[in-house]
Amino acid sequence: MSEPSENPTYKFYYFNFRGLGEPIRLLLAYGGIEYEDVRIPKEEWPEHKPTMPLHQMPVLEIDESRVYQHVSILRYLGKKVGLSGESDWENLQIDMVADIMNEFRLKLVGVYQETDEEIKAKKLEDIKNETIPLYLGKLDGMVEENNGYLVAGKLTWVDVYLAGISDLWKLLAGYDVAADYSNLQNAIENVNSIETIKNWIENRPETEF
Ligand SMILES: N[C@@H](CCC(=O)N[C@@H](CS)C(=O)NCC(=O)O)C(=O)O
Repeated sequence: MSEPSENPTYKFYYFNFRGLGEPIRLLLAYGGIEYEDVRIPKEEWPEHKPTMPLHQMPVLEIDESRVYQHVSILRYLGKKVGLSGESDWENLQIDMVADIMNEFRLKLVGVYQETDEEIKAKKLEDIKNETIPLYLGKLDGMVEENNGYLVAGKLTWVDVYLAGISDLWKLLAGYDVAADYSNLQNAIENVNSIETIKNWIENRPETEF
């Protein structure tokens, strides 16, 4: 893969919904980074799939290079737009929170993809009783200790990740899993009220999820 030029072009490939792509779109909006928002229709996906590096999206094309894995993209863009930590210690905490959120999402995916209704109900019950209080309780406590943000008492890319991914949590669990966590709601609002992000949310293509 060749290194980006000084003023690279950005092309973002994802489906026509928010999902895993929206945290990246929010971060691009935050930084005022111009990009082409390519939304592959579901019915055209089979022909595009083999052209994507790991046959999945999101994928960000920077000049001619296609990079992938949503958390890696967020970390890279986070640094570009000045939302990284100020020390290795802060960056460790940011990465830790990003890993918590990704692990939490994958647990919800396990419920969402379950086709046996009885097993699905049991999995959802376990998620409600154990996973959600553990994972979201931990994140909520972090925001309480950090002045309305997840890490270091200030806005970092992982807050933008939270604001962008919380819709996907709703879709996967079938209800708003974070609704009762007031500090998390506060952190999401802190991101969504940033002018550039607010503007993106108000003007982005309308999608069901
Ligand atoms: N590990 C990847 C996961 C990406 C992923 O799961 N993408 C899904 C959509 S959210 C996808 O491309 N699904 C279509 C397919 O696998 O054919 C990441 O973190 O970005």
